[in-house]
Amino acid sequence: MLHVDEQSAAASLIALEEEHGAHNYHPLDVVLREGRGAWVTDVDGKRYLDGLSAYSALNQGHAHPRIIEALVTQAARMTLTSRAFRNDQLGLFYRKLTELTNLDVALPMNSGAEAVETAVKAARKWGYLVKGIPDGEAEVICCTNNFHGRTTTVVSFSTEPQYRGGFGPFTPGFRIVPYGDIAALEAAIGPRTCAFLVEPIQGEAGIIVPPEGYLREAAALCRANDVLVMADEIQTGLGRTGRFLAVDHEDVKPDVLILGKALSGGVYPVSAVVGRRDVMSVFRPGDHGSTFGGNPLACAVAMAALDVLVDERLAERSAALGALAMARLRALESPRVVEVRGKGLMIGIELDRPARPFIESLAARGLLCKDAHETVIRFAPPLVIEDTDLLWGLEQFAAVLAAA
Ligand code: IF1
Repeated sequence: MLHVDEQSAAASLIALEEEHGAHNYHPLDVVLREGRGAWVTDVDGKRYLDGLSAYSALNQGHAHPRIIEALVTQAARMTLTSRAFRNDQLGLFYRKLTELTNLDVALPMNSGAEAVETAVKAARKWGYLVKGIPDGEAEVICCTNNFHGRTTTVVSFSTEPQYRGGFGPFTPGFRIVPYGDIAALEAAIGPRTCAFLVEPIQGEAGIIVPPEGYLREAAALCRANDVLVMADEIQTGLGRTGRFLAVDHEDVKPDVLILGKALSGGVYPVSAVVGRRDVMSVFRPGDHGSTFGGNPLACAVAMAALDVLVDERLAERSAALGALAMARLRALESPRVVEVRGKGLMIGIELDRPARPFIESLAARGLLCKDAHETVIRFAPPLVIEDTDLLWGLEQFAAVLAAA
């Protein structure tokens, strides 16, 4: 057995991961131990600004006191009932979530991928029961370069070879159209189309913002053809892009909204599908579920996480700080930078070369970011970040780009 005091703590903990963990990730070699707000500390005591926020799960910042308080209080009282019984938190969570999203009915799950699966099942069953699509023939339209999770059905409609390679056979019933292309969507819609599944901004693809008006036109097209609009806001939702939901930028009301990540402020896995009553009503007892979905601990944490977003006006904060960050980054005019894009504090900096060495230099300077699609640095700090900390982070980009 390895003892953590034989080598540096970090090195021995990394060795343990390498020896006993599946190698399905290639993380930066920082071993984090503590987090508060926008800052994290590693096992050697070095502090870093968090420029990733666990892919937007930590919009409310690390260890937000109100969310931790809700967690601790509820954990001491009751954690899990299963859905065989009711609990005293679930109804309150449903009310808060449906009020905030202006939708009718919610279904709680745990991970994002599970919520996407739930949405696909809802859309298919709605297609058969309500739209009258012949049984077994429903189609869901998805976009090129989408990212909706890692389950076998969800990777069935991925266009990224690595996410599918070796994992077939795949689930049929999905059609792919180029992201941002209204004419292609129109051409793909047919009598068997039950839903259009879309990310309002694509995260994994490299922070791809579709042409202005795309979501609005896509929604109108879907409405005209009795096709459900299913917005995957697992990453873009809950304040990240400068509005409560990213669809709010175009005043689109999805029929089905998929949430995860920041729904718990990064404290506990909580996801949900929220939708129109006639769509969500297709589920009958026994059709779908999850042992942990809707458990009282999850509900208490999620309610606190939503309250923090509203009370601290984090969407407005994201809009203001995002505009400032984007302007500063664009003003750098580095020959290495091809484009700076995004909305709110969901920012992608596309370079003319692989981003990984830049990510490593930023980490050495105390700013943790992650590359996307090889050449893009994604910058998405917690929305609670202090102005001065944001400015400090932007200086690190300037320094690293100037040195390149
Ligand atoms: C990982 C990417 C981001 C998502 C959207 C569903 C899910 C995600 C729009 C699934 C998850 C994550 C998962 C994380 C990396 C990450 C990611 F680069 F892979 F694409 F954020 F950009 N829909 N996104 O972004 O949610 O099941 O993971 O809870 O390590 O895979 P999940």
